[in-house]
Amino acid sequence: MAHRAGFAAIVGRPNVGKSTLLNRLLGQKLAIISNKPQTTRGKILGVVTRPDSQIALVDTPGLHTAKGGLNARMVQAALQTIADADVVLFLIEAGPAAIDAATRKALEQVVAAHKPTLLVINKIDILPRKALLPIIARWKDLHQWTDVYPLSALKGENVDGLLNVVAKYLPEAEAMFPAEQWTDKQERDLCSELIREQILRQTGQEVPYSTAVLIEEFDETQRKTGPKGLVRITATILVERDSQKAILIGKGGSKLKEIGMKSRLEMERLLSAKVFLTTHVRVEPGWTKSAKGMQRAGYDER
Ligand SMILES: Nc1nc2c(ncn2[C@@H]2O[C@H](COP(=O)(O)OP(=O)(O)O)[C@@H](O)[C@H]2O)c(=O)[nH]1
Ligand SMILES: [Mg+2]
Repeated sequence: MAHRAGFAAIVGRPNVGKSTLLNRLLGQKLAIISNKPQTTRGKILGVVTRPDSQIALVDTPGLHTAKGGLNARMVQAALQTIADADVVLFLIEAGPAAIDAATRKALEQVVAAHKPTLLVINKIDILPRKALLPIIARWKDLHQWTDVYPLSALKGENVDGLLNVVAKYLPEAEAMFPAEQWTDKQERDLCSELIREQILRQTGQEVPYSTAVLIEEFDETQRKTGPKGLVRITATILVERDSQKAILIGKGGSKLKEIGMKSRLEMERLLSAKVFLTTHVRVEPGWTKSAKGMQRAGYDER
């Protein structure tokens, strides 16, 4: 049988579970997850290498309707990903709600792209079984779906066969990436994201969107000595205002301590090493307005 290889774009409105699905399909945590929109800031590539195929999955920031600075950039990144893909996974959330404006907009973009597109109905774990058929019926005629695939990315229900379906729509080609490469992201960038994930999870609405995490030091000199080795990481969390800094640090430093502890545990899992993490918070008014600042914050520059 011929070897297949290509790109599969994961698209849909914010919060439907795109990043959760990427991690599930990879069997590794690559993208950070939260219930807040704008958790995913740029494109994320995850590579699954199998004996007969190599599937490059591209997670995208949500397709939504909002205009202006950050949002426009993120939508642009998602659209470019669709244009570059061989197959599209269009994610929706299983639920009785009417199709909202953001979803409709996202669907229009996907229809216009004329690519093989799977309708993936996520979060079936929160749905009674009998509620699924009406959802499929409502969606079935909105596009010429190549397949309809209900699953739960969170619970891993019905996920196993999905990559077989995806692989069918990839061109016959040699592998594009070395077998051991599972992402294009560097470890230090993944560590920066793990800190941002904890900030998203542990602070309210006012902080996360004007936050960037910079890794100032990523010292691996002791990584391979000792049983597990040690990585020393120093991170600066940028915010725009003093009030945000105060929230991040918390009473007696408790919030920052909690953010540091949880993200350090995640880093240790990622790096299979002990991590010695130091974090600082720095106020830098207006960093979100500058292109350089945006790039540092992990938004794709185009
Ligand atoms: N119940 C349930 N929740 C899910 C599922 N997949 C994702 N979620 C949750 O939905 C929220 C958004 O997930 P995320 O992957 O960040 O969505 P994205 O914005 O589309 O990337 C998070 O709180 C996830 O835990 C699922 O299959 N079932
Ligand atoms: Mg995401």
